Amino acid sequence: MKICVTGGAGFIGSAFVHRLLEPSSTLAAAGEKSEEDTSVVVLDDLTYAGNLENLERFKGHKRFEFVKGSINDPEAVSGALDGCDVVVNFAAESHVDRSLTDAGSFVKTNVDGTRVLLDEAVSRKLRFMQVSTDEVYGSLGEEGLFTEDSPLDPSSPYAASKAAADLLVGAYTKSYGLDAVITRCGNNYGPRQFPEKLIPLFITGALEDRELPLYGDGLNVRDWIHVDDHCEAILAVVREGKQGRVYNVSASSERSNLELCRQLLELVGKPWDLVRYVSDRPGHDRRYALAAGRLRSELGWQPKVALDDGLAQTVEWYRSNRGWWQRIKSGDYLEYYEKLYGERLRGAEGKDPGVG
Ligand code: NAD
Ligand code: TDX
Repeated sequence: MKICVTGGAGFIGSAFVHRLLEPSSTLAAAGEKSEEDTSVVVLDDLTYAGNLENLERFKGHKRFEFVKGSINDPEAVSGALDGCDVVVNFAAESHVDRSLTDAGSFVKTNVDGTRVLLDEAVSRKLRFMQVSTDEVYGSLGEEGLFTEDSPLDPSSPYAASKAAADLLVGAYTKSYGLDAVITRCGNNYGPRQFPEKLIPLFITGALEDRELPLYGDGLNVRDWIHVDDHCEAILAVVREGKQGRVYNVSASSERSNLELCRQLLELVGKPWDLVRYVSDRPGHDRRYALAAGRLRSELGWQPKVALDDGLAQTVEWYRSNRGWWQRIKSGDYLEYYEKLYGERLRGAEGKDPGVG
C-alpha cells in the first residue's frame, strides 16, 4: 500500500509517518510494528507549522518520499498521488487563535485545499481519510458527550473551516461514490507539537521561566489524547472504516485547563505564579467531550496511553529536545530547510514563526 500523508511535516502527520515507518517506543512496547508493506509520500507546503526536523530520520528511507507542495495546487497534488492507494489529509491551518485574525488562510487550505484533494481522489478512485476535529460540534455544557450524530455547530473560523471540509467529504461520497472516511478527534498532545498550542506553550514557557497566559477563568474543559493513540485510531479507520462513516476518537480524558496547567507546572518543577490570567478567547468553547463507542466496538480500537503517563513523557520530551523548540522560537528552523533543500524551498523563507 502507498499512502499520501498531507501535512506530514506537522505535529500529528509526522507522528503518523513515524507510526507507519518506525513506531514510537510507547507503541513498540505495546507490540506495534512498522508497516513493512506500506510506503509513504508526504505532501507538505511547509507553512510556519511544518518542520522538516520532524521527518529528519526518514531522509533516505526506502519507503519514504517528501514532496514540498500545497494541497491547493492541483499539479502538486497530482504528482504526489501518483501510485498511491490512500490519501490521509492532515494538512490544515490548525490554530484557533490564528483563525480569529486570519480566517482567509483557513478557508483556503482547510476547505478549498481539501476540495482539490477530493477531486483528485475521485478521479483516481483512491480511499480518502479526512482528519477532522471535535471542534466541529461546537461547545458542550457540564454534562453530555458529542456523538457522531451531534449537529455541526462550530464556534471559530478554524472549526467552521473543518466542518465545511467534512461536509464536502460527505458530499463527494454521496455524489461520486468516493471511498471516504472521517475521524473527529479531541485535543492531541505529545512530542513535536508546535509551541503555540496550550501544552507545549506551557511546558516550554515554564522551562524558560516565562509568563504563561491562561485564558478567561481557566475552567474550559478539553478531552485530551496522546498523539500516538490518535494515529493508531487513524490507521484502524484507514484499514477498516466503513465508507462514508464518521468515527469520533477519544481517550475519555477530560481536564480543565486549570487542572492541566497545575499538573504541567508540577511536572516541570516550576511555581504556579508564572501563570497570568488573561482575557478570554472570543467564542471560546467551554467544553469538548466525545463518545467514541463506534471506533471501539466496530474497529476494536482502545487508547494505550493514560493521560498522567503521557503528560509526564511529554514534559520529558520537551526537556530533552530543547534544540527542537528553541529553533522554532528563534525562527532558525526555517534556515534548516534552506540548508537541506536550498533553492527548492525558497518560498518557506521569511515566514512568521509565530512564537517567541
Ligand atoms: P499542524 O499545524 O502541526 O500541522 C499542519 C501541517 O500542514 C504542517 O506541516 C503544515 O506545513 C501543513 N500545511 C498547512 N497548509 C498546507 C497546504 N496548503 N498544503 C500542504 N500542507 C500544508 O497541525 P496538527 O496539530 O498536526 O493537526 C493536523 C490535522 O489534525 C489538522 O487537520 C487538524 O485540524 C487535525 N486535528 C488536530 C488536533 C490537535 O489537537 N492538534 C485534534 C484533532 C484534529
Ligand atoms: O495560551 C493559551 N492559553 C489558554 O488558556 C492557549 C494557546 C490556549 N489556552 C486554552 C484555550 C483552550 O481552552 O487552552 C485550551 C487549549 O487550547 P489550544 O491548545 O489552542 O487548543 P484548542 O483551541 O482546544 O484546539 C486544539 O484541539 C482541537 C487544536 O489546536 C485544534 O487543531 C484541534 O482541532
